[in-house]
Amino acid sequence: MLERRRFLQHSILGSLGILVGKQGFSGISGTNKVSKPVVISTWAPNQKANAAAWKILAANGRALDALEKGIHVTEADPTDQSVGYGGLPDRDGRVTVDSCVMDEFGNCGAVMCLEHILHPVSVARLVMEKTPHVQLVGEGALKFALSEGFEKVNLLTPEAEKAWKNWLKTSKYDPMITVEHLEERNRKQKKQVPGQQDNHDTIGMLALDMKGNLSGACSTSGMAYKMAGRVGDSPIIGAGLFVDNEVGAATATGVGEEIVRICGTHTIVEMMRNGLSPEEACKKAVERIVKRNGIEKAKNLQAGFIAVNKQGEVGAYSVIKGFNYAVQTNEGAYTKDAKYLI
Ligand code: SD4
Repeated sequence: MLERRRFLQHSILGSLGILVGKQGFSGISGTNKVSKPVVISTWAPNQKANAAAWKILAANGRALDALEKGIHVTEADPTDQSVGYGGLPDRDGRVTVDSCVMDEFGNCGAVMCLEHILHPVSVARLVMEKTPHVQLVGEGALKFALSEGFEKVNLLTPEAEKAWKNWLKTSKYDPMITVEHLEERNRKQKKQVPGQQDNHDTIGMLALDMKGNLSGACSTSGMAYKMAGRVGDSPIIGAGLFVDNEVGAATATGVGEEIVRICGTHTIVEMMRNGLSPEEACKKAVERIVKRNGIEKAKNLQAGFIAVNKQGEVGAYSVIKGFNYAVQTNEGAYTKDAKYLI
């Protein structure tokens, strides 16, 4: 309780610019030690994206620059069927991508339902940096990207097209994800030879740089075989991504509709502001999803969150078993299975 009160006091003083000098920020765990830099991504295979981001973070680069480079790795990976090139299309066979970024100043930018662009995260960044807006969608987002010199590419790989044609035979849309599905997928991933990956979902990435600044980014091709024009949580600030440089950052993966309904990542950052650890805060968001849906329905519904606080402490939580994440710090790189609620 005392620690919590001290934390709140420090946050308030800090936000008023009153807390200065050697003492620094005394955080949630009550220590002055800040572990930085740190980068964390949804899903273990995104360790390779962390490695790209780490090169920039370790050279005292800016968190946002590191995240953009990291996310490029996954966006360009044809074997990732949930992000960018190689992503599974909507039910009309079109690959549409969603992405957003948020920096240490609270600036943000997003693109939604964007087609033909290999690196939507970079377009989202330019929406933030070069336009008076936060979000561009569809045709307008594409027009902006082309005006900024991005090339038009075909994101539909032969493998994704084949999977879509196969899906057309039943045309059954089922965004529910079962534990068995996730276990099977994780088993396949373990069998992969290094450098090859199986399908592994949306990338949400958070970083704390050496200067102690936080940023976040997210990129996805969304739910496979979604309705044309469908947008999930991933490019929505406060749902798929939220950063508050005084407190922490969070990002999400899973059934976007559920994450939007609880403003998942904003909720998590607010919980951390109130003194919860990243893991505890992620758990609270998961609890809201489960409460809203009921346990029986939630058993077939995956949503996973990761978070980092201003001290560089990381945490994660998911609705059901099967979610994992990748972290890189000065101590090294590791992947971890998230705790889950049901
Ligand atoms: C969406 N949250 O579009 C994304 C999908 C996802 O792992 O995360 N898949 O709803």
